[in-house]
Amino acid sequence: KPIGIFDSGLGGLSVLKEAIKLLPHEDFIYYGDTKNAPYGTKSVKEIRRLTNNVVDFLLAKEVKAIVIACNTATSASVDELRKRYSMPIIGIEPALKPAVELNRQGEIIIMATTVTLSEKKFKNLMEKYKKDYDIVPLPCPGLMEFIEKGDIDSLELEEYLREKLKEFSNEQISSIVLGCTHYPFIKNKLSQIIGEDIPIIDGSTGTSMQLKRQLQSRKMLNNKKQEGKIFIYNSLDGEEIIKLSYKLMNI
Ligand code: DGN
Repeated sequence: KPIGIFDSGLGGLSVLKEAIKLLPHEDFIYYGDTKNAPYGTKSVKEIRRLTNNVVDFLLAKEVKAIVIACNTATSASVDELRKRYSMPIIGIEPALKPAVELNRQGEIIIMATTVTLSEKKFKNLMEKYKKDYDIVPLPCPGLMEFIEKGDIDSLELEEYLREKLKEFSNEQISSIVLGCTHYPFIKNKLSQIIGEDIPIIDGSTGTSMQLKRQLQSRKMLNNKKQEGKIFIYNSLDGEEIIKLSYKLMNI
């Protein structure tokens, strides 16, 4: 049986890429809900409704586990989904722990959607670390739209990022945490702006490792030796979006 993985668009492909590296023999079904993107500015109730629709789609494909490759949807829905289904449901959250473990001086900037940064899940995470570390949440409405268009390198994108980061000097930044699964695709652009020395961390490795651990402990790993198959679906009609998805997979 395949593993289902979804996002409110194409961002979760950054998690799919990591998951394939760790679990090369598994089949994956990716669902991008681009038609309803962005989730990041919607109400929690609406995000839950949309998430449930995607989960129904994946269950109809008989997935054995579900990865919510979206920080926004995880904040809104993961607890509810875990209560409802017994299969492994893996979420993603801003990778604050690896960032603090780097033990660097300065501020840890967390880039994410407005919903992710204002939900209880993130507040609890902040609570854990904020006494000992300088953590600055930085909501980035509008950023995922660049990636959805396949734009990971334009002048407009560079201007957007420079404007967002203008109040921080590079010396004052300890690291940047990418708390939205779309953002790993603009990591290079970000590095060009803040300099190669500042670590940029995302949650895709942690989430993929968590997926592997859960499948291992429940003896649900695929024992076949051949390479797994990848299927990509999107709520938008048309081939363009699927083509763009495969293009992002190779970046
Ligand atoms: N990729 C999603 C996330 O990780 O939060 C959100 C994108 C969005 O809907 N704004």
